[in-house]
Order: sequence, then C-alpha cells, then structure tokens
Amino acid sequence: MKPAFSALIAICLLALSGLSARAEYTVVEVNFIIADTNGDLLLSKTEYLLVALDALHKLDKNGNDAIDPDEIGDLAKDAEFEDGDSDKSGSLSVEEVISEKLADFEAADTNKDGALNVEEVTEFEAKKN
Ligand SMILES: [Ca+2]
Ligand SMILES: [Ca+2]
Ligand SMILES: [Ca+2]
Repeated sequence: MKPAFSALIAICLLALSGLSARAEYTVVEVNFIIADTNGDLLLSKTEYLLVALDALHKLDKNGNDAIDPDEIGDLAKDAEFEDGDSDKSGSLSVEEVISEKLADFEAADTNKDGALNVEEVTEFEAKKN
C-alpha cells in the first residue's frame, strides 16, 4: 500500500473513531492509527514492535536484517541509534531494534496498563524531541 494512501485511510478511520473532532491530525496521531491494526485505539506491544520491524525492513537495503549507517545517512549520528547499538557493531540488528522498542514501550506506558493510548504516545514523542 502506498504511504499516501494509508495516511488517507488513517484519517478516515480517525474521523470515524471519534478520537477527536478536529479536522487535522498530528503526524503522531496518524501514525498511531496506522499502527493500531485492530482498531481498538490502543497500541499493544506487538503492534508497536511491528511498526519498528516494518521500518527496519524498509531501511535495510542490503538485506542483512540490520540497519547499517549508510542505509540511514545522518540518522546514524543520532543518540537513539548509538544507544540502540548495544554491542557497538555500528549497525542496529533486529534484536537491538526490538529491545530498544520494548524499552521505549515501557517508558511510554505511563499508566502501566500494558498498552499505549494516543496520549501516551504523543507525550512520549514530545519528550523524545
Ligand atoms: Ca490496537
Ligand atoms: Ca542492512
Ligand atoms: Ca498505557
């Protein structure tokens, strides 16, 4: 599915979901709805991890199941990339992406119900930037 098309669907779903009555949605909200594959307005750990793994596979141009610095350009200098690279191999493996995302999930789940609602994700993304 083309990204523009799935964003359009997400906006329609948001409108139908009654999540908010606004005409415009933030990038975080649109991404949230795309990630929320079962449409319960909560991101489970699986849904959260699938987004990261999907991104990894899109970025992984040489197909070694890892994000290498030359595949992401300047993002490789990002603290998040360096933090995630726990064995300091210079690349992010699938395992490293999963463990980093699980840590993110725990940090973002402020009410500790084992799922992320849109407020939790919005707050977490705001803190990260
Ligand atoms: Ca869900
Ligand atoms: Ca790679
Ligand atoms: Ca939560």
